[in-house]
Amino acid sequence: KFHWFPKRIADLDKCHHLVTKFDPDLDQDHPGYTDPVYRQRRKMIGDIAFRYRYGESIPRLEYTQEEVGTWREVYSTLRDLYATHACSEYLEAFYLLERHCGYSPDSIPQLEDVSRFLKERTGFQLRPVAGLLSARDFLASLAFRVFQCTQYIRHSSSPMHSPEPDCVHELLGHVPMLADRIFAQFSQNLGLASLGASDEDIEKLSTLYWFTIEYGLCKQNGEVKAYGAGLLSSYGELVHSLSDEPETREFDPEAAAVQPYQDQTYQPVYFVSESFSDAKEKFRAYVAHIKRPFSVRFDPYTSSIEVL
Ligand code: H2B
Ligand code: FE
Repeated sequence: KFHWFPKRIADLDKCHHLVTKFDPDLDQDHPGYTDPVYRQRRKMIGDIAFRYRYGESIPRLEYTQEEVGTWREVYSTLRDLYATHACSEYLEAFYLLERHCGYSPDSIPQLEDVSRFLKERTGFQLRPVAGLLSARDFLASLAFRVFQCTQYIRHSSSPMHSPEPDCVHELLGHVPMLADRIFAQFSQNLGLASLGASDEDIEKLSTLYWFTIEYGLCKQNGEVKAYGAGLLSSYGELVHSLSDEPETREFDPEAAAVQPYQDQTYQPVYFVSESFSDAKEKFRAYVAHIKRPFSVRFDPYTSSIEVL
């Protein structure tokens, strides 16, 4: 007896359960809560995701001047920090995205173009999602090398911060890292470990996700750099994470899986990996202890899961 999980990539059409925690219609602290025009627009963009079915191309969006203005402000501010704060894998992909995928301060990249780019690099692809997804659904899609990606942008009154994921977070935080082969494999492994897992194990895997994919640091040539998407899409926290304020610990999946975390303000603790290969190997050893009455294998020819 275990939780249902997607076996074929098209089953991800059923993995769309949202968490309403930071929704602008319900969260009074959301910067868009008192702006009906913003909420209407976000709903319209969310509906694109609800209508989307696997295999379709992702509808292109014409962003408004105001939306592009928000993008420009964050993009230009963050770009200046990347050279000194981002890990080399991030930088390499970021410059490729600028050269080949329309990344620039002047327009918001289209998800369909970004998805094609990633598919060529690591086999990852995007599908649109209407907001913050349940951890179970979100992790399950990673098992298929699918990244569920929001398409709306944060409120213009708060360009440097968004309580919920938005396209700035996805495109500047997650996408460049998903273009790295080892990071992509690590992400998929996290997804595979989540399939059919108990609620308790999903909680641990989410916490691991939090301290690696969202807020991970790594060592490079004797220096500490950022690879987590939550850092690379937030000017304030990116600076904070590499300052001497927070505590840093060597990455250990056992410890990271149960470390309490912050989703309202900056993290007090970060985990530092030696390298992505090192993180991947440590994670492999950790996952071996998770009890499931079956094992799973991804068949890349059919993009489906074999249950063994
Ligand atoms: N949903 C969306 N849309 N984007 C995310 O980055 C995300 C999510 N992260 N749901 C998940 C939850 C993460 O916090 C983990 C797996 O709990
Ligand atoms: Fe994220």
